[in-house]
Amino acid sequence: MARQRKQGRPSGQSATIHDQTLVRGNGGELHQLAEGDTPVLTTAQGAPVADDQNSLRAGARGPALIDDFHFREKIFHFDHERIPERVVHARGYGAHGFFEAYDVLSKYTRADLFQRPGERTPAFVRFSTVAGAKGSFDLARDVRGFAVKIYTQEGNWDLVGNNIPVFFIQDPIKFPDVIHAVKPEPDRGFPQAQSAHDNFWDFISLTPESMHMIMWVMSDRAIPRSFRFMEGFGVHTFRLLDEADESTFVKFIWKPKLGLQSVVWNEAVKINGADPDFHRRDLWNAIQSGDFPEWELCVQLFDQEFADSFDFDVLDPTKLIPEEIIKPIPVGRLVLDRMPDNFFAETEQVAFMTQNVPPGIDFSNDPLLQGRNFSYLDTQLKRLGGPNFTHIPINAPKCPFAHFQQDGHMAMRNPVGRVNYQPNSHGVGPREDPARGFRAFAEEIEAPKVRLRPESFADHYSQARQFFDSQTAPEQKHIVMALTFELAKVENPVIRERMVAHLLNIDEALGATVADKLGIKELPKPADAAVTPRDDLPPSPALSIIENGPESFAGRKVGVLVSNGCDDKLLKALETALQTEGATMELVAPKVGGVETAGGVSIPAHHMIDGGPSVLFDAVVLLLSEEGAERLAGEATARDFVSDAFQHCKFIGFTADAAPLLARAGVAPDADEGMIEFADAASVPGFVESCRKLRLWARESAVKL
Ligand code: HDD
Repeated sequence: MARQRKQGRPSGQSATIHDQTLVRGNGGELHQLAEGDTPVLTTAQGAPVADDQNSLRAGARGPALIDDFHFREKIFHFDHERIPERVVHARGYGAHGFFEAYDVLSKYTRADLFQRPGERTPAFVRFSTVAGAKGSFDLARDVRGFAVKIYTQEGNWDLVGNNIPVFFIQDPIKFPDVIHAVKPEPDRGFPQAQSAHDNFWDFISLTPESMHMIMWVMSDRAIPRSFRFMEGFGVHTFRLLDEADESTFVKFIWKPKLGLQSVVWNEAVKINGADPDFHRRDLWNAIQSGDFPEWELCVQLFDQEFADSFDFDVLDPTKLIPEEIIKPIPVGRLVLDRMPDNFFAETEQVAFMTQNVPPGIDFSNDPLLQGRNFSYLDTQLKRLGGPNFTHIPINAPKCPFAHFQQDGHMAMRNPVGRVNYQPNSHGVGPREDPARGFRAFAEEIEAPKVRLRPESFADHYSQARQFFDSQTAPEQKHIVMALTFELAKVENPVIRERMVAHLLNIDEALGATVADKLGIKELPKPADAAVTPRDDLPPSPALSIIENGPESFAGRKVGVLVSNGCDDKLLKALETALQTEGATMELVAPKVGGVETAGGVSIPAHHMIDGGPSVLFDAVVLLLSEEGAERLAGEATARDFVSDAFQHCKFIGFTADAAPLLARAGVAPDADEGMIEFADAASVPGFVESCRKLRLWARESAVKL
């Protein structure tokens, strides 16, 4: 019988595996291999492997043999690669960085990280969506998680926040219900990563305390342009404790240095198709190119007297304290400057827990926070498989630590020696330290055991109304459109009407407009309200995204549609102007191989036109030869590139040669001030300056988005 040739390894070549230059020693340490050395592939037990291309068989065409331990181990390990995804916030993306305090905050807190201005404390941040599965798309209309782990010298501090300062529910016992309601419906397993379905709106419409949060979730806050352009909120009231254990209440806010920015819904829908990883890619690209995103940590500080006099209960997580009433004070900055080496090891295995606070920071009695403090520890056990998840490097403290916890699944560090308890008569091992250790605020409590919602939590509409009143006209319109879109997906008309009844309590015109757009013929009665909604809360400009946009175009990206014969000088001028601004550009061309400019220079493109729609950019430029414009005018993707950019209110720079494409896309070159014609290279800086506004919202009513 002829000898069978082995599959996979070309004959005559040695059994190289890959070009990895690190290999593990016996103690798990990594050794750098000399150049040219190829490590030998081993099993997880360390046995060198002779053949990784063919499993062991009885004869070339016979059955597999059970003594193939290498095959068994390899497949066994593969079969167990997945851990349960997070029950909420499954889709996320993390990065490393540092926190740096501006001033000594000892007046308010003894927390070590606030004592030495300028000292860098390592940090890890994970951004996420809430409802979608791990593999869902980035631009879901959803709350974004903003979870920060700061590895302080006195233990890890996890500030597990969102990009929205309030929450759906007041009592943690309702958390499984709100999450069940928003997740795919259990019988059919859809819709994925969407709140636009009956179950969600059924629960919401029966839960008036969610109305304030609903206004936020239906606003553009729920479709951010980038993680880099979002605020983060600790949501709850916490306490700061000084050396004498005196307490100051605090709310934490992260403010992005690059200002706030969101996309519009029509854009979000298209981004999800064009690049489902849009937010991940954006963070990856920014950090890899050295454009490190930065946030300021701000604190709203207040005392018991303020808490007692404020219109709402500071323990109610469905309420915020307007920034105009208590101004957030910047106390430090967070910079993200390094991507994880491995997504699974770090981003997937990171375990955030609200109960991780260092001495000097303490909880308030916000019931939701108290419930969270139970849930987060519990969930890590399920997800990471055992009690030793703090042994995983991403979760381990970076300060000295010592305790007598031992054993359990995957124990990597056990106490050494004979003594694993205290007190002990050997005088060994760590002991507690009342002076340095964590001390809770000694609040006096004498109360009956009850299941009661405080009356001070009963006003569900006033702040929802204040939020709506604080939005600019385009933002209010987006809320109307979002509510209409979502409720139009609800099949049961009773739920739609019940929601309209709530909206009427928030803003009569809002309720009436949504009802009209849904085709509800007769307006329902406003929902019963335990407390009459107030109409005397002044608008808070801090709540608007448009009012808090950037002052520059830094960190943003222009998509330049180019064709053969495009103008070299203009291209160069654009590149220089954007670089000076701190912005970037990417070239979109009929072929990804690129184009030849009028000056005969070959330049590669970043995207082929089909893969680089204008929704991926903050502004666009059409840099075409007349012939190029004629040709692209015949292509639907090129026409969409232009008409979408126009529809999404983006600034569009173009040369006179682009006329045929503009005409076929239905966009007049002089439609409005957002259409900027380049007479020559001198007009380019003016274009970049206009782009600082990000969008020409005045156009929106004309295009009837
Ligand atoms: Fe939560 C994850 C934020 C209420 C229970 N939550 C989780 C994450 C964020 C938040 C950002 C993802 C962390 C990561 O990236 O790994 N959650 C919030 C905020 C809330 C909130 C801002 C309200 C103010 N959460 C909340 C309640 C409960 C939970 C009321 C339960 C009673 N949350 C969890 C959890 C998760 C979680 C089940 C899932 C994965 C995890 O914890 O580690 O325990």
